[in-house]
Amino acid sequence: MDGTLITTTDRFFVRNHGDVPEVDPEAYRLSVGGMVAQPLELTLRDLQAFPAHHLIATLQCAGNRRRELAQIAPIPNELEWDMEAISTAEWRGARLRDVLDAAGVQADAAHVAFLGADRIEKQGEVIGLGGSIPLEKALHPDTLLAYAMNGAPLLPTHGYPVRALIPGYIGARSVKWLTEIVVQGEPSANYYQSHAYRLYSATASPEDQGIESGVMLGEVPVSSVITSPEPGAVLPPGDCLVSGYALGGTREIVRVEVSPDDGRSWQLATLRGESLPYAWRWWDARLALSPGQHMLVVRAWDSSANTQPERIETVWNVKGYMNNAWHRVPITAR
Ligand SMILES: Nc1nc2c(c(=O)[nH]1)N[C@H]1C(S)=C(S)[C@@H](COP(=O)(O)O)O[C@H]1N2
Ligand SMILES: [Mo]
Repeated sequence: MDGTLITTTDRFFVRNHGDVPEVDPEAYRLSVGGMVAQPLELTLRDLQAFPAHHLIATLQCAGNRRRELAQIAPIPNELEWDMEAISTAEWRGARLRDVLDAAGVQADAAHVAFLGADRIEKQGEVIGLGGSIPLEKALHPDTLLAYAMNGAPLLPTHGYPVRALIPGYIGARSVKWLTEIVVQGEPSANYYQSHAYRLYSATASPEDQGIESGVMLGEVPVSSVITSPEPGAVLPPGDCLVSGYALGGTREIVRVEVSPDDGRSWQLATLRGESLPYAWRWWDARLALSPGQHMLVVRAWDSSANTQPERIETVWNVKGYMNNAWHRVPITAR
């Protein structure tokens, strides 16, 4: 949260649904099967023998900014993330596409499912975290089987020795401690794809609506956040520097606007650094603040001209995912 493009690995956010599994790199095998001509069983060395590809990508948990949603109505059994479930790293790995080409994907395949080596208790069973992405995304040249992060092998907490890295998608699809890839006709039946990480209608409980009625989450929507000043800050009147990040998922951030008065008037923010696909963009703006209370607000646009919903009430959902409402920060100038 300091305005730099890359988050150092020691400050990168961590989200593990179970304990970190210990994986022996010598014994490690990645199986590739399902609707393929030739199932594969790859060692870490096999994977590193594919051409290496690297890219900078932001990873964001679908539950980022859940705390604001929980203030509208309770969201039980979920982590109350503020705005910190997001970080950016340089990732290196093999292209998933190259591995799938080596296995030979069958013509009627439509999804690629991942499974992690963790052991999580869910609904009376012990499962690994799994999930899937559409075949088209799996074949995209920037979709990685990553073995390095910020120039070093992955740390155990971030998926050592290999994780999926699905840029522009919610964090949950970037499955860590990856041991199994299955090419299939349907999305993954794993709990984390079929039950969790779905967007339910706010009008009824998932049980009443049917679990399947939740919208499966994939691409992250355009969002932006004020990281400075912090809520409740007391600042001298006059010139105030407001800064934060904006994220466009698979699309570029093209505009950020900031308001000193809860959205009555707006001012363009300056976008810093270069525009990189999949990476957050830091921005700042100077606002002239009169003495008194102010509600600072930020909103962003992506290259498809999508922008953010105005009110948090309209994005509330029972699991607290995908909060991309205008971000508001109350402050006082005195
Ligand atoms: N195997 C496995 N992969 C996983 C998870 C997990 O619990 N187990 N958590 C997911 C979630 S919910 C997120 S947001 C990201 C977080 O990645 P990070 O811990 O490297 O930041 O990893 C994803 N991959
Ligand atoms: Mo997540």
